[in-house]
Amino acid sequence: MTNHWIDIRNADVILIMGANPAENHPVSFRYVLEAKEHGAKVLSVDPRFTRTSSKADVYAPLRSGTDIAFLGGMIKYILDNELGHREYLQLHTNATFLVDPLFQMPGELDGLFSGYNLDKRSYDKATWGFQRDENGIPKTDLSMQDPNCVFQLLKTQFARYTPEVVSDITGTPVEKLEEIYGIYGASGQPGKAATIMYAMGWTQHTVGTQNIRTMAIIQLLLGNIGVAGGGVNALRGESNVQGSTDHCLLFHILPGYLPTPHAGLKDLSTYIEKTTPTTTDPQSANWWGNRSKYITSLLRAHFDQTLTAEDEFGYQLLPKLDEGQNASWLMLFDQMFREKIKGFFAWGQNPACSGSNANKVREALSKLDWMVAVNLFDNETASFWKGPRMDPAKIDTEVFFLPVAASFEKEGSITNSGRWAQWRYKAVEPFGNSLPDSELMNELQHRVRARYAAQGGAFPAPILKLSWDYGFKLLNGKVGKIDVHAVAKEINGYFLVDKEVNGKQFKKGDPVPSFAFLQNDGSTSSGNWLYCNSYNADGNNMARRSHSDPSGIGLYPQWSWCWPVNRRILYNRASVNADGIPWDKEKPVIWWDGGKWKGDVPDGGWKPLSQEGTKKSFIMLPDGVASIFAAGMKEGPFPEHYEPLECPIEKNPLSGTKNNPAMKLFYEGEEKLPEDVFFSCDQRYPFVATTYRVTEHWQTGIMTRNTPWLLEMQPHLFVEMSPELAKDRNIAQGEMVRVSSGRGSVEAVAVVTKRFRPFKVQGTTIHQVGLPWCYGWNTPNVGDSANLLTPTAGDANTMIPETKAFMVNVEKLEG
Ligand SMILES: Nc1nc2c(c(=O)[nH]1)N[C@H]1C(S)=C(S)[C@@H](COP(=O)(O)OP(=O)(O)OC[C@H]3O[C@@H](n4cnc5c(=O)[nH]c(N)nc54)[C@H](O)[C@@H]3O)O[C@H]1N2
Ligand SMILES: Nc1nc2c(c(=O)[nH]1)N[C@H]1C(S)=C(S)[C@@H](COP(=O)(O)OP(=O)(O)OC[C@H]3O[C@@H](n4cnc5c(=O)[nH]c(N)nc54)[C@H](O)[C@@H]3O)O[C@H]1N2
Ligand SMILES: [Mo]
Repeated sequence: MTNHWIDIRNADVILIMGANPAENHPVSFRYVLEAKEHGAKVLSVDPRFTRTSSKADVYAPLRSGTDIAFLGGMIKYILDNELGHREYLQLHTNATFLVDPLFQMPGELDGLFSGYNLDKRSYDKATWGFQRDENGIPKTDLSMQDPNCVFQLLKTQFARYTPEVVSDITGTPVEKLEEIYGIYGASGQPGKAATIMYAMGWTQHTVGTQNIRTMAIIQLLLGNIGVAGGGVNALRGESNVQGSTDHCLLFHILPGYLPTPHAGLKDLSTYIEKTTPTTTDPQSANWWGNRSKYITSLLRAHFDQTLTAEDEFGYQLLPKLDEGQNASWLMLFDQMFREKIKGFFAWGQNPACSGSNANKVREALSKLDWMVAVNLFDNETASFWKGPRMDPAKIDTEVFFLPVAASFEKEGSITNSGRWAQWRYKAVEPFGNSLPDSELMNELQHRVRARYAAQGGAFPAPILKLSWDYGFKLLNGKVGKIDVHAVAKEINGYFLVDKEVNGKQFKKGDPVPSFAFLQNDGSTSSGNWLYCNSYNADGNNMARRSHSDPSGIGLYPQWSWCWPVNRRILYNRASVNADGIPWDKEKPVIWWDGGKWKGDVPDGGWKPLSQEGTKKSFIMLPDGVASIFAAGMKEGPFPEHYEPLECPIEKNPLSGTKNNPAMKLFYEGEEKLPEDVFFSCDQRYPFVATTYRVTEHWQTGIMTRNTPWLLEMQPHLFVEMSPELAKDRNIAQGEMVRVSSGRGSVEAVAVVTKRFRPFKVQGTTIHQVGLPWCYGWNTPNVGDSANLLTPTAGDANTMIPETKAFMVNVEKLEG
């Protein structure tokens, strides 16, 4: 979230699209309802009518996988009706920037941008740059009239997205499109704010990242980023999914969003040189220019502090990716299937049910030499060898199960969607033999280290030089009990020598006050620069619990702690004009008062933009302004509608390019496996399908299927379908049906409901169905995972599987 949960109550319009918070984020919904009580309009756009839709002022259906078309139409509407916030665009975005005249767009190139290479399925981005002056600073046209300026190019790109074309793709009636566009577009007035709440309905697509980009463009056009009640707000999933991403759950980033080194970055200085963005613009803060301080401080936290600059502080001990290597979810299980991965820790997960194309995942597990399942309960992954289609006699995988303590049996922090890191205490002792995850890791670390110490091995240094100072040590060198405060303090970081920084004197062992004090000479450590400030001389800021709200807009600055440096609303310098006066005088986030900023922690403390010696408002980007034109994306600097990999229509009405041309097929360079089949416009699989959650179950259901009263409320896999489809297939309410795709099938109870309506798309009727994915064979008589149906196709930028739009058949089960 750029903003945070409580801030939703400040919105004048709330668009909920690609999420169902009434069911999946119920606590957030109180802020939606609070806003509504104050007169806010709530809009729900979802292929089916949900509990969220039932509270909305306007509901619009759309066919799964067509959100870019829907939102592209909104961009056109905003531009045609001049609803954009002109001054904001000129001041805070690249709308005024002039693009290379050789740049071409899908309207000219039949769905492609300039530079496409079919063999590589990727773009050469040579023409996706800005025209620059002799100092290397982008040229601009403040009037935004130049045909090559971003604003005019945006107009041209989305002129093609007329309501009729959009409706023909999405199946949304034209009147509904215009009603939603009108209400949302009205938030472009200064002083009005609209927010977007999205989650998996947007991300789990081959165009997932561009879905969100399209909305980011809308929010910038309307001046909705940085203000109270605005922003682009991802409703994160698990309670700590934000924290786990910040601390590098993903393969391509180290803690604090530093890129994972790859083989080509052969030493620390090359890493720093190649990954640090530069700018010649004196008005750009270019905050990532601090990369060297953050990576060096990370290495100091990670490894033995006797390592020196000559040892590159241990840079060579970090794991490195091969150049171009992709180690995301689909890829890992593909490699496992191909027997290239021999061992696997299934730590706090259940991929046999949560992974797309779960039959393939389950088979991949059977090819492992060993697997360790770390969990509260047995699940379909730990016991995969007992599951359907498995013959235990033929499976050699050795499986270990480590019982683990549940969240309330251990202390630590979780970081919520609003970036608030909140400290939690232990309520009860762990049950039976189970240990907290940290103690299991401690044990594992100790034993692996002891083995390397005794036996050497191929490359012992990364293990032997790992620092592990998380508590008192026993005689055998093992940390007796992990002190989670020591972990949190290491994440914040320490001074490693006596030193003066920014005019302040620090002693060796002092915590670093905030990331502005981190150094690149090895004199500071920090396990995650973004969290530097979370646990400092003031104590554990994550444990703060003050209810004071001097802002009056719900920032609660002394409740817990939020990254970065307790800034509650990101990009908040865009909430003011060039003189530092808020666009919204009733709900100001920051304001310039008597020579200093007041309100939230400003996004960079420089003076207002009209004054000398200032820096622009989007400090993380080298150009200093927000990107309406974003060359960093894989499939184009502007979004374009492409169909899901499996889709029901022959031709993309907008162009001859049907699917995302930069979509990453994870088997690239290797033969496609027979398990990875896709069917579009195939009469065997005529219906669009999607998957979703129910309030009563949590994820694959391991915690909730083991809770009898929750299972009683949602006892069996079901498939929702319209009365029209049910009639067509002679299916009655409550009957058992088989739902099948090219990859597998499940048996489900038919729920015949008007929540799904047939779509009119390109003159034909298209049906959509939907299933929850919270079941599995390990609980008797509940049905199996909906992921037996889903495809192994991924988003071009993130590789998240396309589990929200694919093709199936539905048949009545005879007998
Ligand atoms: N009770 C409960 N709460 C949960 C979870 C849970 O399992 N149970 N899981 C948590 C986790 S990890 C996450 S990530 C979040 C996910 O939160 P959500 O994203 O809200 O979860 P979903 O129900 O998967 O999907 C949301 C909606 O997207 C719709 N949808 C499907 N396809 C499309 C499409 O193409 N476009 C649009 N606009 N909408 C589409 C679905 O109909 C569904 O209503 O929930 C969290 N909260
Ligand atoms: N078709 C389809 N598939 C999806 C999605 C979808 O919308 N549609 N959503 C995707 C999303 S957003 C997500 S987040 C994934 C989730 O995918 P997974 O993470 O694989 O699924 P979970 O059921 O959340 O598994 C979490 C496991 O952790 C265990 N656990 C609970 N607490 C602890 C703990 O403290 N320590 C340890 N070690 N274990 C613990 C639980 O018992 C459970 O077995 O699924 C994805 N799969
Ligand atoms: Mo999630």
